[in-house]
Amino acid sequence: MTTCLIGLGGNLGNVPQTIVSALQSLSQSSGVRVERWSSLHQTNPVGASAGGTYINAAAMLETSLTARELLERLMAVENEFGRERTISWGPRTLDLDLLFFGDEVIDDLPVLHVPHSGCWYRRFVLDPLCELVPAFVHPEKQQTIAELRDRLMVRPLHISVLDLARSTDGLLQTLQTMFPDAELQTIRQPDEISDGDDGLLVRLDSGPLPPWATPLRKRVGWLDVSGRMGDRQQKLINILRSVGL
Ligand code: PH2
Ligand code: MG
Ligand code: MG
Repeated sequence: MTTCLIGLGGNLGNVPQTIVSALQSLSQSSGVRVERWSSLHQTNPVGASAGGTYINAAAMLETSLTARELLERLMAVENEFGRERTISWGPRTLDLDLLFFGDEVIDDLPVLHVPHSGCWYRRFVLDPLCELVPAFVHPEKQQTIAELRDRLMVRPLHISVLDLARSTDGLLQTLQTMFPDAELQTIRQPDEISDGDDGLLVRLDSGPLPPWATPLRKRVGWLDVSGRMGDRQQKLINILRSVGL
């Protein structure tokens, strides 16, 4: 048996009802036992086309299924509750994300990556999760759920943007006025990185990293959004909203 954590969310229809019914449906699947679940959190939508306010929650499962099998089961339950996959990151009746599968690290892209890539910095994931397993250690970040959440609660929250293409001037100034609780900074050279800075380090540009920047990938706050949806501004706004700013 493996202990798993899943994230639940939605913003279409009667979401609280859907979440309760989805957990019931999951608990009736063979090889799955729903152990505990969090309270329901009302959260601000993240993403340009995400729609209105979301309800998010988390649940702990015990399963004899493989991660792949569980993922298929989660998708079947999403479909059962009317999930339509038209626009990516669009409004939805039900989203079930596999956040953790024991302490396994599974890189089976593009289908499955565990731990879920967003689970260490999205407040709408961490807040419910923290009710269930504050002391659980993220196997890649080597920090507990409570620590990962706490590091986002610091104000101002330091966010350094790795901007090798030199194209965020102006953009950061605009975002700084939109998000006064953030302290935004551009990084272009090694000496711009301070050792004690444990905020977020966001990589916007794709392409090779210079040798001085490569070790930064080991930092807890390293976040590569180069392949994410949207233009540079939208990518940064999504991050700033995700971390609760
Ligand atoms: N899920 C998304 C996109 N945006 N925003 C909130 N608040 N909660 C979510 O679960 C959520 C979102 C795509 O999975
Ligand atoms: Mg999701
Ligand atoms: Mg999903």
